[in-house]
Amino acid sequence: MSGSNGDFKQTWRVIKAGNVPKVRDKDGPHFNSASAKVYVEALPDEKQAHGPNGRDGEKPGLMDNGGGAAILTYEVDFLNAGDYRFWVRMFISDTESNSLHLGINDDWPTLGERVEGCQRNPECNNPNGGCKYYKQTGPINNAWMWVKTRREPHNGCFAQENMMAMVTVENPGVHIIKISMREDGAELDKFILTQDLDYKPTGEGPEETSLTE
Ligand SMILES: [Ca+2]
Ligand SMILES: [Ca+2]
Ligand SMILES: [Ca+2]
Repeated sequence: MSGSNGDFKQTWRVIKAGNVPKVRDKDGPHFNSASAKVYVEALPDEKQAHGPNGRDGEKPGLMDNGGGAAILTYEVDFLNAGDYRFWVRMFISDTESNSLHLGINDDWPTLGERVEGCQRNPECNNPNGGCKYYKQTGPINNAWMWVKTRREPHNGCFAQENMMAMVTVENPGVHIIKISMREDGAELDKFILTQDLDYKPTGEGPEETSLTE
């Protein structure tokens, strides 16, 4: 399940009833509200606050490069080539555990970097700058939510629709979708890849599909 892990001890752990690892996890498990009562989480959750040493990449619980730590892999059979919007259902209870990276095959493309829970900022009405149109989700969420947004390299969340999480499939057939740790403590229930840019999942989202269907 996990690949090369660099200097990180975090791995994606399967969390379900009777299978809760006894490692540091500030917000505890959330399998009861996961869509199939099971999910994965990058643990231990060492980085729980934006501390004085919190420059990107220096904390043991933050890997800013796609594929740099704790990689999940999924075989996905794509019927069509083209761009696919990525949606991921994450449980978000703090700003230091709400991001991941998306990759395909051996690539960690720009539009898969720093997928992070962001929400509309009601105090800002200008998506083109001057204020934070989206802001990072935080303790007020404390729930599973569908995320398509991405974080800018050093500040805030992208507002532009064409900067949302996406992978490009070069040709139909089976490809390897990868998810790697950015912030530890990230909890992942389900992801969706869709060519319909207007699609917006709600609730637990669609039923899981397997490679053989
Ligand atoms: Ca947790
Ligand atoms: Ca974050
Ligand atoms: Ca964390």
